[in-house]
Amino acid sequence: MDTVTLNDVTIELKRGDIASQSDIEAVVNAANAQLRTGGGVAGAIHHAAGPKLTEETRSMAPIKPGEAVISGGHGLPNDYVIHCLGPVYGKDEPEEELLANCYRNSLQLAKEHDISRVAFPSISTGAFGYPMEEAAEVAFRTVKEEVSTSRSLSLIRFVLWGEDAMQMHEEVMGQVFG
Ligand code: AR6
Repeated sequence: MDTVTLNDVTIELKRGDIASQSDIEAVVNAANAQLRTGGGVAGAIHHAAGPKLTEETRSMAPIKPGEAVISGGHGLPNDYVIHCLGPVYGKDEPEEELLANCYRNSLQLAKEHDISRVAFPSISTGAFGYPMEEAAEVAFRTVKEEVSTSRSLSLIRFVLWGEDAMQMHEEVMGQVFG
């Protein structure tokens, strides 16, 4: 399963780069606490957005695991970037709750800004070491809860890096929504 519609919100999986989602209003960054550039998603987003993004986010840092903040998109094809700090697996506890907070707080910010189309990467599953299957389950369960109270949202896209990530998310999506 790679698409599901719940409460008029479409949840879809797409293979690709989070920094090139031109039909999306807000992309979510798998950020670091300092809201600076880094590897993986943070590197791609900051590279595409340009130095004005770091200038804008400097005064919002540091953020804590599970917390999310919002900025402009600058050089990205998106109006907003929602920056969320995921938990480091095996260090930031309770990891499930902190990861769920990431998705919940990001969607909350999207709703507050009347955003209808938002894209997430697979938060914490790169440098932060969260096993992807477990992370996908937390992500989908949280999204499932949050869409029941959404007014502005119409699309939640998961942008996945590579075929393995795509296949794993399709499986977990079937388990959570099927
Ligand atoms: N688009 C979509 N997904 C991607 C992309 C991309 N361009 N690049 C990597 N992924 P990560 P984290 C996948 O490490 O684990 C940074 O250095 C990747 O394969 O970006 O939350 C920050 O500065 C993985 O499945 O985020 C932080 O210090 C997932 O996105 C730290 O890493 C997340 O990988 C955050 O670590």
